Amino acid sequence: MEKILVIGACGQIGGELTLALRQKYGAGNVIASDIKEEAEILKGTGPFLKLDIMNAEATRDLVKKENIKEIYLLAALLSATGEKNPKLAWELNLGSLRQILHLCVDEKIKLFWPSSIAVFGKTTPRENTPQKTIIEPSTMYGITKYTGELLCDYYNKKFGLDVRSVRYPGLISWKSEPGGGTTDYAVEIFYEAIKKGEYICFLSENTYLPMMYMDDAIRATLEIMQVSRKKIKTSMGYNLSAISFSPKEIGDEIKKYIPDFKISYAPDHRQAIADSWPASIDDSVARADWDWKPEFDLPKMTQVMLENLKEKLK
Ligand code: NAD
Ligand code: AKB
Repeated sequence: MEKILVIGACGQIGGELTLALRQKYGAGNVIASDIKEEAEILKGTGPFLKLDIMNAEATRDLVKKENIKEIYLLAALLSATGEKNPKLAWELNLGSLRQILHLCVDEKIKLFWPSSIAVFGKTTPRENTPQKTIIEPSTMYGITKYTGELLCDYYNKKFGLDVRSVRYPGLISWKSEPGGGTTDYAVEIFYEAIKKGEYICFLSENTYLPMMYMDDAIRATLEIMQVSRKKIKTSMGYNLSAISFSPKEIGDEIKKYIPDFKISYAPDHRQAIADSWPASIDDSVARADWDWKPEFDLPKMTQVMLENLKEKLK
C-alpha cells in the first residue's frame, strides 16, 4: 500500500492537515512525524513517528520502509522566529526542502511544500498583489520561501518532479495555535477576548494583512494535491486569498459578540515585518487553474472561532 508522510505534523497546520488526510485516505495510510512529541490533536488517530527532518538518512530509511508516495513538508521556522534566528531559518527551511526534493526525485514521490505571502516585500504592489510581480522579500523567512519556490520549479522542470505549492496567508484556527509568525495576533486576539475581555495587539490598528480560516487552507491543500497535474501551470507557490482585515476590524467584529471587549495597540518588532507584506492578494490564477474558492469571510470565521473557543476554554 502506498502511504503519505506529513513532516512537521505537530504544528499549526500539520495537526489539522494530518486529520483531514487520515479521513480521506485512511488513518493507517498517513504517517505523522515531527521533531516534537506527538501533539494532543493527533493522539489515538493514527501512526506517529519522531523524526528530525535534518537527519537525511533516517528520513530516507523511513520513506523506503513505509513505501511513501506522497509527502507534505511543513517543518519550518516562521517569520518572527526566523528573524530571531536567521541562520537556523535558512538551514531548516531550505536544508529540509533540498534533501526532500532529492529524495522525491529518487523515490518518485509527489510533494506538497507550502510557501507564504512572506515572499513579497516592500517593492511589491500592496493591494491585490498579483501572482507574478516584483518579489524582493526583506525577512529571512521570506527569502527562504522564495528560494524554495525557485527550487521547486527547478526540480519540476529539470527532473519532472510533481511538486505543488501555495502561498498561504496568515492562518486562523481554534483547534491549533500558531508557531511564531507575524499573523499570530489574529488567533491570540480570540483567546484573550474570551479569557480577559481585552487584548494588546503587537501590530498597529490599521495594519491590513491577508488571512484565511484553517478549513479553507486545508481544503485548498487537499484540492491542489488532487487535481490533474495538467491543471497545475506552475510549481512556484500559487497566490491564495480569502480575507483581508486590520486589528481594528477584527476587534470590531469580536465586539459584536463581546460588547465590552477592549483592544489596544503596542506595535513591536513584528510591525516592520507586517509593513513589508501585502494588504490583500489576487488569487485569480489559482481560481482559474484549479478552481480554488474560499468559503470563510470575516463574520463567518469570527462566529466559528468564538463559538468553538468558548467551549474549548471552559
Ligand atoms: P508551525 O511552526 O506551527 O509547525 C512547524 C512544525 O515543524 C512544528 O511542529 C515543529 O516541531 C516542526 N519541526 C521543526 N523543526 C523540525 C525538524 N527539524 N524536523 C521535524 N519537524 C520539525 O508551522 P505551521 O504554521 O504549521 O506552518 C507549516 C508550514 O506552512 C511552514 O512551511 C510555514 O512556513 C507555512 N505557512 C504557514 C502559515 C501560517 O499562518 N501558519 C502561513 C504561510 C505559510
Ligand atoms: C507568519 O506570520 O510568519 C506566517 C506566514 C504568513 O507565513 N503566518
